[in-house]
Amino acid sequence: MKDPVRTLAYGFAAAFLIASSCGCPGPASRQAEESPVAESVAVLPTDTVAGLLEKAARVVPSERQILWQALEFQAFVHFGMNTFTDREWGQGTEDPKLFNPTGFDADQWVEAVKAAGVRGLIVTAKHHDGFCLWPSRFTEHSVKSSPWKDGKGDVVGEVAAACRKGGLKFGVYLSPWDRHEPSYGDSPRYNRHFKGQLRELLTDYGEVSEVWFDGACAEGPNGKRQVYDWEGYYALIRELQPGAVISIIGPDARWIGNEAGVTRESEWSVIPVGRLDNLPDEESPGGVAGLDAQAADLGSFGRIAEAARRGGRLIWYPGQVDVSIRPGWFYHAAEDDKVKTLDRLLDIYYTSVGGNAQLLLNIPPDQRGLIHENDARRLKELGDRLKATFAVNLAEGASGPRAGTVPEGNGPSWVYELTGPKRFNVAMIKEDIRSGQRTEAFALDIWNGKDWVETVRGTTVGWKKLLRFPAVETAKVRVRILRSRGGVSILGSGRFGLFFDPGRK
Ligand code: FUL
Repeated sequence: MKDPVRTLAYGFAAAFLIASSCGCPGPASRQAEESPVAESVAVLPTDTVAGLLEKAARVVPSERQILWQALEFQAFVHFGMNTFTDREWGQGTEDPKLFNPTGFDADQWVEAVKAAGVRGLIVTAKHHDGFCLWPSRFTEHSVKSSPWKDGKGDVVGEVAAACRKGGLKFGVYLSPWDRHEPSYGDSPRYNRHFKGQLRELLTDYGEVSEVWFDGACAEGPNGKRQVYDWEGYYALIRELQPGAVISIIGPDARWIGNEAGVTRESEWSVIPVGRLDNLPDEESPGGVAGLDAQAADLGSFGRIAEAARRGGRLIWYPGQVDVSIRPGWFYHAAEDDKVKTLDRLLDIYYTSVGGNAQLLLNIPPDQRGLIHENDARRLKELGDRLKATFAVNLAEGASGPRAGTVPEGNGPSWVYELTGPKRFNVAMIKEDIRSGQRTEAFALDIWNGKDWVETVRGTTVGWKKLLRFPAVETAKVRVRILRSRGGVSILGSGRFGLFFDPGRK
C-alpha cells in the first residue's frame, strides 16, 4: 500500500547513518563492528573523475550483506489481524478475539514457498495495528488474548521452527509504527517498549537473518508523533543477532522504491548518500542519509559527482524488491483470482534477482492460516520453471576465461568456447562483489561461424545479471566490457552461464 508518510521515518534513520560512517576505505575493519554501515568512502569536491571512479570501485559489501545477497529470493508473509478483518491497515482497536485461524500450519507455508525456490522467509510479527503474532510480555494485544490455541499459541515460534526444519532463513518484520500501543508517541517510553519487543524476537527464536523496518509512520493513538531511537534499535540488533540484515529503514538493504516489482535498468549497490552537514533530509522520500529511494537514478557517475560536490559518501546499499503475489499484502478472498500470472512473476524474477536486487515475494496466508491453493499452485509453477531453466549451465566446461583476459577495443572481453554447439535463450553474468560493483556497460556477442554478432547489451551487472533473448545456437560466445570503474573482476568460474528456458521460443 502506498504510504504518504513513509518519508518521515527514513529521515530519522538518515541522521544516525551518516553521522556514524567513517570515510575510510579498505577491508572490513573494527569500524564495521561499531557502525551500522559496513563501509563508507567520503567523496570530496576536490576529487578528480579518475579519483571518484577509483573510490566507487573500492566500496564493498559487509559479510552479512554478501550472505543476504546470495539468498537472492525470499518469501514475505503478511499474516495477522488484517487477515481476519479483510483490511490492509488495521486501526489498532481490533478485538484480539477475531484472530482465530482454523488450520494454521507453518510447515505448509514453508513447503509452499520452498516450491518456488526461496531461501528465506520473513513474517510480519507485528503490523501497524500492533497485534503481535507472538506472546509478547510487553502487551496483551497479541495471540495470547486470542481464542487460537486457547491463547497458548505462538505464530512466530512455529514459523521459526518450520523454517529451521525446512532449511530456510528466518526473518521478522516489526512495524515501528504501532496504532495500538498507548506509549506510542511518548518517545522514550515507546522506544523502551519497542526494544523490549525486539529483544524478545531476537533472543527467543534462534537465528534471525533479517529485521525489516517499515517506513510507514503516523501519529499514535494519543495523537503524538514518535521519535524513534534508530541508533538504539540497530545497536540492539547488532548485539543480539550480528548476522541479521536490517532492511529498508536500516543500513544494510534499501527499498527498491516501489511495491510493483519494478527495478531500474541500472541497479547500483554502490550508492552516494548524504550531505556535508550530516543532517537528515525530510524533504527526500525514502532511504538513508538523505537518499531518495524512489529516484530513477541512484548510482550513476553523475550522482556520485553530485555527492562529491556536496561532500557526501559512498556506501554499499543493495536493493530489495518487495512485491505481493496478489494486489494486497494481506489475504482477501476477493483476490483469489488475482494471483499474479506465471509470466508476470517470471518478469519480476528476471529483473530483480537478475537485475542486482533481492526479490522478496509476499504470499499472504488465508483465514485458515494456510497459503491458498491458487498461490501454492503458482509458486510451484514458478519454481518448476526456474528449475527447468537453470538446472543445466550450457557454458559449463567452456574454455575461455581461465585463459585470462583478452583486451580488445575499449575494454576487456572474454571468449567462451563451449563444449559444442548449444542452443540457449538466457545468459547470466556475475561480478565478484567482494571486489565491489564495477561494470557500467557490457555486451554479449555470439559467433555465427563467420562474425561476432551482438546479441544483447546491458548496463550494470553486480551480484547477478540475467539476460533473456530469442533462442540462439552457437559454439562460441563473447562478453565485452564496454565501460567500467576500475578493473572488472567478473567472469571467473561460476560467474558466467548460458541456459535454455523451455517455456520460451
Ligand atoms: C508498507 C506497509 O504499509 C504495507 O502494509 C506492507 O507491510 C508493505 C510491505 O510495507 O509500507
